[in-house]
Amino acid sequence: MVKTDRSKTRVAEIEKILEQKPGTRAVRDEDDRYTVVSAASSRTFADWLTPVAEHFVCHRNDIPDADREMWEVHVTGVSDDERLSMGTIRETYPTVAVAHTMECAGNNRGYHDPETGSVQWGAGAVATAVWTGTPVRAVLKDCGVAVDEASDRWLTVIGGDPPADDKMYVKSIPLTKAVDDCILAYGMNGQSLPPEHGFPVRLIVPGWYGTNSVKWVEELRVTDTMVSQSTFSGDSEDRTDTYWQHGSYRIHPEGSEPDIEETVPTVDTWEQLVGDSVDYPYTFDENVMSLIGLPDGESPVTPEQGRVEIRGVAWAGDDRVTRVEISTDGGDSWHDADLYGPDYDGAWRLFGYTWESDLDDTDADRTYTLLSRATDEYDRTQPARIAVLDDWEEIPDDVFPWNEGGYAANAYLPNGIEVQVSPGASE
Ligand SMILES: Nc1nc2c(c(=O)[nH]1)N[C@H]1C(S)=C(S)[C@@H](COP(=O)(O)O)O[C@H]1N2
Ligand SMILES: [Mo]
Repeated sequence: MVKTDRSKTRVAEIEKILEQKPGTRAVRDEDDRYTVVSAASSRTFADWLTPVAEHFVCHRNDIPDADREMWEVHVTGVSDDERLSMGTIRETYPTVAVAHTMECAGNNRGYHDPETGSVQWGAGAVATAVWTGTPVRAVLKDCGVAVDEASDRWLTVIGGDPPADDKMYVKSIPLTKAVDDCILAYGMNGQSLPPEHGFPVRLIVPGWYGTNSVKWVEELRVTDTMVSQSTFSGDSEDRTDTYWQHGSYRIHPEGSEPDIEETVPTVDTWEQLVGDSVDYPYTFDENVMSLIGLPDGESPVTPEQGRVEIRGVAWAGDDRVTRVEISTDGGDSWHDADLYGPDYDGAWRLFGYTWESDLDDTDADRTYTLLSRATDEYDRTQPARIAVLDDWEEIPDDVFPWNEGGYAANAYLPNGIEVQVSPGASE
């Protein structure tokens, strides 16, 4: 019965979000447990800044009914516990802005074959916004945290969304990342933070998978390890506050249950995956990825003087994108694209490529498959496809391992754009 009520709230919530965000569309999981909307069109990926109206939304609990005047962020695990009002957060500390490409760890999940559980979206769960707020560093320093001796410690962040199934939304990030570039955001693209994006205040973890950017932040707790059952000592035994950190959002084969680790030797998701430092990676920083935004594949294109402009975005979490290549023949040949536009850590870059089409030789429509693939500063290139692997010890270069949660996939073939090219009127 409770479930029926919850999914009714879900439906109403999604409907309201769709009304306010005409650039998105609903995507549901099998139990209708999540409120999610993804970008409606791949044209979103032809622009650097994603309007709020096109920015995807993802969370599983109901949106808390927050009152900005009453909301407090508790800072604990420090010498001077604090309760900060929104007024204090906004006025006492410096105001900064960060650009962040928010990518759901489950982006591209819909391309897993066989199908995984949960929300089956394609590549529409990624967006770039400019977030305004207060540096986490300033707040923690004020609360007595030795911010320059942060290594080996963690910041555990607790969401104020009412938990379903006793699973509070709790995530831990290394304290070094928290004091480096994370912010407590209360503005998005120059507007007040909308309720579905975390009003009145959320964490932004630049360049890391969306799951780390806790919305509706209620508590910041400085801890010695990632969240564990003992982080909440005093709370009842059967709480499952570790689930979103350690159970979910881990990259693992079917049927395995990842251990609760205290810490990880590297927060680079790709390095965790291909190295042997941790059995089943946590989804921290985003893997190298790219998407074509134009042509969008929805309508035919006509070359102008034999040329078609291809445009898109490429990102690599908190690493740099160094190269983007384009194929117009389904992957047989590749050509370097130009990287241009804003260049901020944690946000995507624009790329462009002028395709000299061979259409002058024909007067019939032809269909082409356009692909993009990006490479990061460590020379890691997007793999071609997602495939089930028997042996995770040796991951082939062109494969991203199918994993039970459908996380962190960055293969380029599933994101190919089929475009119909019509010859222009002869000049
Ligand atoms: N409190 C809370 N924060 C949350 C979530 C949640 O369920 N509860 N979902 C996370 C996930 S999985 C993603 S992808 C991002 C999405 O942020 P957005 O909805 O602003 O795009 O929020 C993250 N923050
Ligand atoms: Mo997500």
